Amino acid sequence: DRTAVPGDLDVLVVGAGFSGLYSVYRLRELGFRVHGIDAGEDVGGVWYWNRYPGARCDIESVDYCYSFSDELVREWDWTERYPAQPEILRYINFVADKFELREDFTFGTRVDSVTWDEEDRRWHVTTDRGDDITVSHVIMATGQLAVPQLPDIPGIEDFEGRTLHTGAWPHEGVDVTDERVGVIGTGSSGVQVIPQLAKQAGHLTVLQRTAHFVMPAENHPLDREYAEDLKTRFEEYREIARHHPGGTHRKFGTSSALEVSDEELRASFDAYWDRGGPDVLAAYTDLRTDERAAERVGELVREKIRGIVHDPATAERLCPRGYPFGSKRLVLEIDYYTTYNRDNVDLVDVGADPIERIAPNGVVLRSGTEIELDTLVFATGFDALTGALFSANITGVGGLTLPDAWKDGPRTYLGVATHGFPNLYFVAGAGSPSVISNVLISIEQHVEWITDHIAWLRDHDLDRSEATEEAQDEWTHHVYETAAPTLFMKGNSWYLGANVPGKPRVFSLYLGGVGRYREVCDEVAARDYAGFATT
Ligand code: NA7
Repeated sequence: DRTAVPGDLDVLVVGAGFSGLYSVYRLRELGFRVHGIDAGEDVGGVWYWNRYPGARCDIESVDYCYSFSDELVREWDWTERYPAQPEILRYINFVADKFELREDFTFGTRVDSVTWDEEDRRWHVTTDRGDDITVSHVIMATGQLAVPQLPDIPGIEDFEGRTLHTGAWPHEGVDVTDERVGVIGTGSSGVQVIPQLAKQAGHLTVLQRTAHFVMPAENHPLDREYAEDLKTRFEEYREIARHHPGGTHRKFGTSSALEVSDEELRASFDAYWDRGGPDVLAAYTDLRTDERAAERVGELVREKIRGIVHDPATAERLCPRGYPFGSKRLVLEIDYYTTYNRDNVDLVDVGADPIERIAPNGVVLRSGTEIELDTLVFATGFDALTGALFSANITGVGGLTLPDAWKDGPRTYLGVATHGFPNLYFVAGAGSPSVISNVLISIEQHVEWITDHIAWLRDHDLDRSEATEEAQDEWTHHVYETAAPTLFMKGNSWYLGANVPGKPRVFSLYLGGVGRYREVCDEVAARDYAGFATT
């Protein structure tokens, strides 16, 4: 049975992932009448939907968790270095149970429209289940990777076999035993799902357009002694991450990758490779800004691939080329490259010979090659950052819609709010460090800041808060200017909206670092929320 949305609310939270759950928890603590809505039938957000085999976080478990409750830290034990989706979902459920959060959520309900009423100074929110909600503040805790993106290939709907998207995987699981399976997409999701499907399928064809740079995860069970020791000093450990550029404990090198000898570079790279994880990105000062520096490391990745993959032609196809190392998200792998040594796996370069159409029985390439398939898996990513916000049909002051306001890319003040949309807040999205950092650190910081702001308004008898255009222009300029000299601009990735046809190509995540960003936000709060017009 669906929990009814209460009629009398101060704050509506959209989303029951990490952001939404913490928002509801904190607002309840602050004495607000708050309620949450989620399209899923239960808590979990991105970890509720992404149930494909192999789904795993690329941030370490001891960092990818909440820190707001000491009791929670003490009571929960992570089992692996990089947590798998089922364990993360168990954790989120544990949190929801512990703080009795489910009772303040309505599940299986999608927001249809969010409309500002200037006279009433409140939002009117409608849902696909007929709710009509009037509320002072809305927090969009809708996540950054919530809307699965299908490629623009004709004929998808004609395919007579099974089609799946990694981001909307069936909850009952999928059995592909002995089937002919195709996977389109070799980003993080593809690299994770491919080895798992290969173990079950009769034959697996990987359709790769761009080879991504992939490093070993070197995942392993967490050493209990280490984990227990960390718990005794968790607050101190976390405080370091809160002020670290990436919200982690990654160490930064101090020399240029162009200054070191080949031997030195290789020895250092080998150590990163053997240890696993993405920390090599910080090994040298210029890997994120200088293409020649990035290329030195990129070539070492290619050498590793050639050493693992037996078939030289396949190894060459797996070697990333044409864009700098580190300019797309660095993918972590478990058994990925070795999967190509299996007899039942083929790699097809659809960069060279693009997919022309999907036919009822499989995929047809431009050359005329037909690949017959029983199951076609799209690991083609998401309409990231803005997808979920735009699908909520948000209309602000004077009838301005959010897609219109952001037609050239997201414009925010501190990532938290946008001009023309008073009392509306975004958690860990565009304009903030978001998914370019340990997003759990960013979520906690955002939720605390936003809920403090709402409490401050209440305590000052104010009922309307809107980012000023000037503050927003300045911040947006700062965000874009910070990204401009980095190699991210050359990655053609979802960070730039490159995977969604027609999406403006802007890098809208804030690269100034989590620590610096926190300082800016704290300073704004200390100056009575300068840059917000509050009345
Ligand atoms: P990504 O990283 O956006 O990867 C999508 C993949 O799909 C990528 O390899 C794309 O190739 C490929 N793709 C997209 N459209 C096509 C077409 N038309 N033909 C062939 N291949 C295509 O999504 P993920 O789900 O893997 O990961 C998203 C984030 O989730 C990840 O970064 C982590 O933060 C968690 P392309 O590179 O564009 O050539």
